[in-house]
Amino acid sequence: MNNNIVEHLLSAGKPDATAYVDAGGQVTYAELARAVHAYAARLDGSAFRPGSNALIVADDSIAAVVAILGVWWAGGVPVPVSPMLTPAEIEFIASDCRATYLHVDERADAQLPAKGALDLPRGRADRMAPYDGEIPAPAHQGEGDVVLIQYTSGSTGQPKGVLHTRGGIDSVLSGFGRILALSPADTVLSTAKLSFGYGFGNSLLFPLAAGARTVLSAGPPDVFRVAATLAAHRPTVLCSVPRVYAALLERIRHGEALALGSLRLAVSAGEHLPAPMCGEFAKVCSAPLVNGLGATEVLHIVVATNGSRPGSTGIPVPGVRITVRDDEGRPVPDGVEGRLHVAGGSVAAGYLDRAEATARTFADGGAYTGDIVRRAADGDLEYVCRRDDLINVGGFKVSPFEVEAAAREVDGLSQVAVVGARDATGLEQAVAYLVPENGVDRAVLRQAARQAFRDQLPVFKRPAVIEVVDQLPVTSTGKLARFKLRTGEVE
Ligand code: 3SK
Repeated sequence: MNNNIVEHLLSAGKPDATAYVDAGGQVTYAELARAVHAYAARLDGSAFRPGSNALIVADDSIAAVVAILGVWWAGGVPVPVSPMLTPAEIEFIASDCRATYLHVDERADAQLPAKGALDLPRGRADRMAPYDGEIPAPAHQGEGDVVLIQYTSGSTGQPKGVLHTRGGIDSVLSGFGRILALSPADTVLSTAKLSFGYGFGNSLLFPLAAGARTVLSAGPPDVFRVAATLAAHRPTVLCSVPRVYAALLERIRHGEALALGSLRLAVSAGEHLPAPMCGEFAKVCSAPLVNGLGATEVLHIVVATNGSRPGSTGIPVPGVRITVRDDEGRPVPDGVEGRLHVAGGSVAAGYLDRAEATARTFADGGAYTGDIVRRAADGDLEYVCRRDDLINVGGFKVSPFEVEAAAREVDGLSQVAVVGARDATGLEQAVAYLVPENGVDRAVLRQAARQAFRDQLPVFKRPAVIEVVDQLPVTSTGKLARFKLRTGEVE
């Protein structure tokens, strides 16, 4: 093992091979290494101290990668954060992790006031400028050292910093990395951003360790941008989320020809992938759509469909041990639903300064991801729902995904989400939020959904309320914000 993670990551790329492409151009592996050394050298001469936390508030770009690798080279701990968070949220994280240094891209710099926890030495994209001074020696990083902090919002409460070790990173490289099986011939495109655990692995860890080429795309990962990037850069591996695959499939359904021909592999993670989408994707693309389940607490994807039954959530990736457990932490028999428990090298060291939450989540020799699953006799896992998404209707536990699947049968429906919300008496009920396709009459859609629920679901699982809305709220990482729906925060 190389002492410094950057030495390890940059050892696979051929010096003159392209490492990254972004809107501003591209860099080879040799140019990337030089930029990283220069960034680290400038850090060395600043107020930054090795071992301290560096907040990196930046959209995806080569400069953001240089900052992360430069901080690593200098022995700091990068804390990547989405520039889509509000200044107050970013200030909270800066203060929570006691950041001593702030890297911001131009947009974030303009928006973040230099006050309170954000009154820090700031690095910017211009740190890619040439440097002709002495390059500092790479800092030593031991297997158990915390080298990365990723913030997770969970569904309630303040964001928590997840502490990842150097050994954890090596474990995901030999875990899900083996399923990706990237080589220098690959070009990777991830719609999930570097500031999200899924995107950090997709656009930084896996491709660098394989010497591959990565396309970084700034801005919201809307379907138009993704379609244009596919056509312009012809990636061989696409890592995205079900919502984007659904939007791509809808465009294909409407007769558009999308440039999917270069793909050898497509990965979906971040939220539950409805089973029919796998089949539909297989009809329009010769690349398999692998469904993955991951969590920030275990660094990346730990369960993946690699040749598993369609509709299953998959089997553990190499090096990961999965058990399904009850509320007391006891393993449950196959076929019985319970909490997904993950053990293996990629399990994080805990949450920063959150002893109680750490004890709850990082328990029984691994971590609970917060997912409820069932294991079939053949070992395949079936996703049931998030633990906190279960709707409790008069003591009956209802999976929102089952109700959503019933709604998806309805013509004219674009999106659906079902959540538990309190009624006027404070009791929990299932509420279905429906987004119509363009031009579809709302009353007709509502009636058709009501009929589909009647036809397909037992009485206790049918939503008590059906709302037709213009759009569903999403989090800064593009996931459906179920917690906003629960409190009625919709337009
Ligand atoms: O789904 C997630 O939340 C996730 C988080 C970190 C890394 C990978 C994934 C899929």
